[in-house]
Amino acid sequence: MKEGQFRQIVVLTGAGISAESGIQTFRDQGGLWESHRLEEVATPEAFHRDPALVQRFYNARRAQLPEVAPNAAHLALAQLEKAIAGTLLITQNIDDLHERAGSHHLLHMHGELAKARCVKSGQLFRVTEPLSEDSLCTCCVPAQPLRPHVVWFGEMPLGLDRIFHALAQCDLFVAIGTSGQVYPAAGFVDEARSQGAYCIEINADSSHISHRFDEHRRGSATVEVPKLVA
Ligand code: BJW
Repeated sequence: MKEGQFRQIVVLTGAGISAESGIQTFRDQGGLWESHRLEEVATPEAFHRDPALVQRFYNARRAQLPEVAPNAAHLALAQLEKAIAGTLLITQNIDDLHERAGSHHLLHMHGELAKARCVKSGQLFRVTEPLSEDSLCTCCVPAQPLRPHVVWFGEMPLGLDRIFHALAQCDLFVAIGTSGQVYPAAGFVDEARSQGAYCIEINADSSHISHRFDEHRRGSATVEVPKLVA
């Protein structure tokens, strides 16, 4: 990227950026939705029906976090934020690899694995041990169940006001490793483009929304993201 070429950048990341760190994507071959029916683990109805199953699903994914490390793509995005102050990184991922790589201007629009939330007050708690259906908050009397702090289908993603404000201001929008099948994130490219931003997609393959981008960089995130940021 030439110096001074772009001043306000919005980057959207999806599961593909963490794939090379060893975290499964959702919809690729061997992805999470091959071994789990999403209606059984990633909806509010699933949590209501079988909280123990849903807690086990997220406990297993949470337990993987200490075993994985940020990769070259996460690190390159942390460098981009240092070089261009007007960069906002929006991730759909619930892992913590962006923050561990050093990104600060970061928004987890689908929540965070490392946190749990009181079902009544919404207060957040850092998770230090596996959650069960008996895990309770310390903010309410009587104490209320804790749920994973993640955004399931049918729930409102987090930080949308800030996201749409940033999309309206940006001159570059970059989507990395997302299949473009889940809204509203899949619509961010249209929003940015309608405001005149240049839009780049980085993906190992073509996505459901590839045709909406100005430029495509086909390849793995660990190769293509450092190249873009250099
Ligand atoms: C690589 C790579 C490498 C691999 N290098 N690349 C019609 C229109 C609009 C909305 C809807 C609609 N019908 C239904 C809806 C609503 C629904 C929705 O979108 N459903 C679709 C299935 C159609 N959306 C919602 O319910 C959302 N809420 C909502 O809409 O609220 C109302 C609202 C209205 C208006 C405005 C705003 C809001 C909530 C969605 C919540 C999604 N939750 C999940 C689970 C989170 C917790 C968890 O992790 O368990 O989020 S589902 C799952 O999918 C997860 C992900 O963040 C999300 C996106 O997946 P992602 O990241 O794209 O991963 P993959 O696996 O799909 O793709 C990986 C990509 O990487 C591939 O393209 C590979 O090629 C690539 N790749 N390796 C580069 N090394």
